[in-house]
Amino acid sequence: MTRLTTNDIQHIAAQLADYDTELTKKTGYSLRGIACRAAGVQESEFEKMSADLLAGIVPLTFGRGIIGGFCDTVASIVAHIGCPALVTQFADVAGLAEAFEKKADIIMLADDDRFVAIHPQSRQLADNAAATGRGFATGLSLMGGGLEKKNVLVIGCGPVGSAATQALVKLGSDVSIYDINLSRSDDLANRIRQSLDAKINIVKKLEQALTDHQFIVDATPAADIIPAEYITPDTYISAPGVPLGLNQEARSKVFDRLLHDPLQIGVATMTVDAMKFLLPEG
Ligand code: 2YC
Repeated sequence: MTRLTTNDIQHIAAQLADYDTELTKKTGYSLRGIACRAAGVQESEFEKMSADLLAGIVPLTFGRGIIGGFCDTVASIVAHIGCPALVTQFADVAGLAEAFEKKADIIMLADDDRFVAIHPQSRQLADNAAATGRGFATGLSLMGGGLEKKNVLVIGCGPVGSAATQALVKLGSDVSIYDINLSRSDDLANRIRQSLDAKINIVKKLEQALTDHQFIVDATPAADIIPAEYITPDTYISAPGVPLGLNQEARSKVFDRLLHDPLQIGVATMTVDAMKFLLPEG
């Protein structure tokens, strides 16, 4: 799990409107639109519901401690998609108590291992890694014009890559997976076979897979894992991994056929996930 830095996130809040414009140009949908599709919720339903809810974001000092700007940035993303949000004045248990006292419907908090949104009333839990994988898989599908029966390569079989793989299998894609640690790709393939009764291909040589695939999810923390030589005018890349797995040459080659952000799509999707059980058909 990559730990973000203040530098990674400090400009996000001020650029959310521009990011919506960029996403709409690339995928046809805004940040809220992608999140709702990834969560399987009608955007109009979400819009009605979210305005009356309150999200409380609680800073946690455990482990490696607070990341400057993290909770404020999360709150700005949640508010941007239409759900009022506050950051508690206190951290840890005092912050959790404050969120309850301020009648937050959804409570969001992150330590070094997990970032979750909980909806105590319905006992629902939304996980950022799962939401991020699903959000970026959905974004890739929207950007690429639908991925049913298309070959898609997922690099990285951790929590984010696993969620992306599951989402892509559900979208009807033919998924190949690669992980530097072969046991992780084996485990993911087994989990997918058991849960979705679907067969996915395990890739052992990344270079060959990069040659064979035009749709790629990069869910790794590797900095330069997709070299420019493998990028063609038909290549689409959805990259939830931080840092971005493309160097400057590769970024200019893939041009606008690239989705990447350190928090936005994951936070927006987990927010919709957390409240979807409140919706009439939820
Ligand atoms: O400020 C705080 O409350 C800190 N406890 C937050 C720590 C978040 C650590 N996790 C990460 O940086 C990344 C994020 C993308 C979310 C998941 N992992």
